[in-house]
Amino acid sequence: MTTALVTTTTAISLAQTIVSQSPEISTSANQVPTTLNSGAGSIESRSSKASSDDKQAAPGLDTANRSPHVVLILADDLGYGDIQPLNSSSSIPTPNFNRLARQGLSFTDAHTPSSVCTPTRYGLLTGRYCWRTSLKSGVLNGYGEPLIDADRFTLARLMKSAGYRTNVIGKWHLGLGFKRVDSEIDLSQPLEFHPGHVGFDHSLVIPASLDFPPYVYFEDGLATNHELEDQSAVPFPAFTRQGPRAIDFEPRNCLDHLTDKTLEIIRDMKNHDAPTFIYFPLTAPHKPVLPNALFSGSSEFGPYGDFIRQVDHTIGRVIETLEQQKQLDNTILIVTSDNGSFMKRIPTDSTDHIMDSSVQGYHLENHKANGSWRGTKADIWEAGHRVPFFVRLPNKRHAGSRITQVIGLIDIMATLADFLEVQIPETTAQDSYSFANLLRSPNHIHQRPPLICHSSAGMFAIRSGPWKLIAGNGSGGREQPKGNAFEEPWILVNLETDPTESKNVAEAHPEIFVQLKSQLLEIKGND
Ligand SMILES: [Ca+2]
Repeated sequence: MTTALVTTTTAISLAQTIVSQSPEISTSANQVPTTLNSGAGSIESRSSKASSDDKQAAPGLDTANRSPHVVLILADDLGYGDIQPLNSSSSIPTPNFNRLARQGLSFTDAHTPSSVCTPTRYGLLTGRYCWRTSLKSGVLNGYGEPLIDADRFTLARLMKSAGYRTNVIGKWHLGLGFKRVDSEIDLSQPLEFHPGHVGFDHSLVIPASLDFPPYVYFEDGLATNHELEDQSAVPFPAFTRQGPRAIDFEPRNCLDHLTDKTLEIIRDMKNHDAPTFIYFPLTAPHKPVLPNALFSGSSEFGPYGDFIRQVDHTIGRVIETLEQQKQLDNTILIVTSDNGSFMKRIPTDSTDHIMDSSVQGYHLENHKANGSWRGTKADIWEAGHRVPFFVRLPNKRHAGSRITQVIGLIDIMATLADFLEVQIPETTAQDSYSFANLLRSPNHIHQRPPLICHSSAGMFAIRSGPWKLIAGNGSGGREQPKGNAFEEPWILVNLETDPTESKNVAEAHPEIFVQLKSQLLEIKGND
């Protein structure tokens, strides 16, 4: 097959379909709800209220005439327990994450807005919960229609308004505008919608997760190669769906290729007056689990353990290249993940991933991909959405700080706006709240308005202080019982006293239950 035409009728029908994942928290500034008490201090507004002293201490802004570069790395399905700074019992070496934690700020209570890929990315790039869009559950596939409206104010547009050159290199998974003729998609034609339409000056992306066709790179809206052949389906761990693949697209090389392209942009930073923004959404350790030759067999924890080492190495390559280019201390580096790991904890009397790499689970004593948190990817339980989150500031400011206060990935937009002193237009990014004061002063009391998390099946949870109310009666994802959204009994837990979410205390704390329920419904509104 050497045609750019995707003739499968399923391509079209899939494009209209929200994929239900296979084994695999605001309000506007004018509507800040009251929070349940979790400490002293008043509720944060959209922009942190920095004192004049704090403003003077803003890293990066006071050391150069221009703003620092910003590199935002979003791993795909990297679990809280996959890396040693957050899981000291892990035997999978992660020296680069360890360095990141030593030189930066580690957040231990950071949450994705969703426990699956597409909705988290929507929230990250818009500051708006994805469930406010037409996508109420699941994710898009590789042919999904664009989810971000072309006129929406995005993180990329925010950075452009602050004078940045904006780049995205990696996994898009927010829908591309393929040229369609009757029942066919013509990959040789320019995309009718791509990251360039929402504020990115430069883009090199694959359409969705690395297990979704079409397996094609698109650079600035054009396929880099549209001569296609058929990729056959492959079982886990190299899990790949059948579909068209460009003849030079090699899934095992994808992460390294995207990293190479990111490093090219870093090496080019010094050639421009304007600062550089790079959004680098990785393809790993999401399936297909395909560690490269350097790491294959290196971890003693199967292909997944090897792949975690490669993800760590990827972070290291970015840090080292910034350092070689003498840009590391003029860069804000953010590293996080879009949801928890798909690797489950399985009973010790069953076969685990080390014994048989086709198993998507580990024995507790071998590896806790999601740390001690309950559940797995896609769940409303903590393992679904509590993720690694690190910020390395210029000149290693606040190196080694560990922050236990609640933040969300959805807050990155308001935080960067606050930090860079640029405005977000009113009525946009309404779910994003700045935590810039924590970057200025890690001991600051940051009392965010209640945060909403959402599961793959559309289950809501609201988090305020130590309290978490799940608006449903199960995981809303993969762990049994899955339950149903909004079906009773709803589950109230206190994460301070019950971090594994083992006890529903709704009856013991009716006043908290009522208040959180009211706040959830107010934030949700009619969306
Ligand atoms: Ca993901």
